[in-house]
Amino acid sequence: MKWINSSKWLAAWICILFAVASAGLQPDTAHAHTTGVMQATYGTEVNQALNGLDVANAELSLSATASTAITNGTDWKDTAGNPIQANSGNILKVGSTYYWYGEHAENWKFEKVNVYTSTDLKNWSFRSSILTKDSAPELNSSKIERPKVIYNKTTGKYVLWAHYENGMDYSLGRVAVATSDTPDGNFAYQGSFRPLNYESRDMTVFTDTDGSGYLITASRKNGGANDTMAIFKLTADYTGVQSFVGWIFENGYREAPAVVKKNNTYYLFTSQASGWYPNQGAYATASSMTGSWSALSPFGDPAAYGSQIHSIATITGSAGTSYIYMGDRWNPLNLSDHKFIWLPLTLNDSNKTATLNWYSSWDLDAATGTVILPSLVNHAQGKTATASSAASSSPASLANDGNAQTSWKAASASWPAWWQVDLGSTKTISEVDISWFMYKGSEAYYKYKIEYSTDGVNYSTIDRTGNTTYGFTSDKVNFQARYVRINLVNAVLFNNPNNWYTPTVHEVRLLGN
Ligand SMILES: [Ca+2]
Repeated sequence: MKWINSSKWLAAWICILFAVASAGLQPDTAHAHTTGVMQATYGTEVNQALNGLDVANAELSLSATASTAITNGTDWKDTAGNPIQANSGNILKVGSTYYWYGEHAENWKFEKVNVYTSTDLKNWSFRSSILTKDSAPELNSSKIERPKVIYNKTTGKYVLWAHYENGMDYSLGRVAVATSDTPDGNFAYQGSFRPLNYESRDMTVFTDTDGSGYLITASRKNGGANDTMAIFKLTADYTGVQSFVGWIFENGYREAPAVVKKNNTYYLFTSQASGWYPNQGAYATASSMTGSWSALSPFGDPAAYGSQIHSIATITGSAGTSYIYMGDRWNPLNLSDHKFIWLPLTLNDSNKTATLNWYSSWDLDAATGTVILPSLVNHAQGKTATASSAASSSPASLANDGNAQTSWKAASASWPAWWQVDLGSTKTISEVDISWFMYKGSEAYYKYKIEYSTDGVNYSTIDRTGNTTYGFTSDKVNFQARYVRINLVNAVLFNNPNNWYTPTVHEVRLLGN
């Protein structure tokens, strides 16, 4: 918004109106509740506009405030009030400081790999751009995706790995490597290549406790791009690939790999490959990076809560260790509309399972390494549910059974349809989370209404027919009701002119105190 500096009266006022309107109207994401992040977001824009106008008695007293929570789906700003540009990267701890690396793209082309620093993981200061499109000629028009920085204890070097493509398409299938003596210095570009001549697209690197480094990447085994993942062992200095370890998820078309180790178990998380649409994430476990790996198990809901995993941060403090699921929420309708999704990830040692639940806002104590969850209750779970119709094996009760993998499905593909729950008594509801059915290749967003009533006769309506978010919606609300009805007005399919879906909902969560 540089044009504000020219102090054009009308333009500046339009900016104010836009900023205020943006702050007040959040019908799609419905994340308009006040948080530190949101105050910083809109406060800066409004204040810039007001400064340009030199308005003395502004009643808008929004100002940048320290973030006291991790609030998902909102626009995250750094401590200077600028948008955090760091998608699909990772977090590395150096001393007592966390370094958050990520990519900044413009018009689908590489601009920079940025690094931000923090000690509390909630307030991030921009530190530097460690690699830019000017760092090497072949970066000038390129794609650099999923950058990951690891540290080599032997050489004392920080090593950046990323997926490299030309600026036009995804035909090269290479990795790129750069190195630095410091975590935030200019990284010296080492070039791009195919690891041992295998194709490599979505990738990550992982450093094991014994010092071994690994590249895990979406590769090609049987003919299709991304058909099978491959694991490679890195050279001792982490700047190259030493050997091919093995294939995994053959013909599984998985991407977005992320690895974390807890005690003696390795967890490898991936997404399906469905362009920029969200999909069901899944993970496998092993007792060694060389395998063998278990079968895939799903985590989260069928849209990974509207995100794609890129990394898992391990946060160790005085009281223990916590794990942060770091995901990107891409908007396939507008790629510049990117959001960060960070959620606490639970890794269960005894049965080697991973659990990912949704929290619109949660807190983390970096000093103790502990997660602080909101004290909200899902009033819908297990309560009596009914629907306009139900397929024989998909009763209404499967949309509030606490399991995002099961679903209520209507008896036929006729729209609209409705699903309703009786909470048993009047409850105060502050958030409505819905995990919607999607079909890969014909993804859809849903036009819907939230209807609520205290007596089951007179209903009020929250109109969400303007929704364009795929897979998972989270609406901030504030009402009292015993009966809550989700009216499925229509589904809008991307790769299809018609809506052939049968109305289906995986899970409805009605949160309140
Ligand atoms: Ca369910």
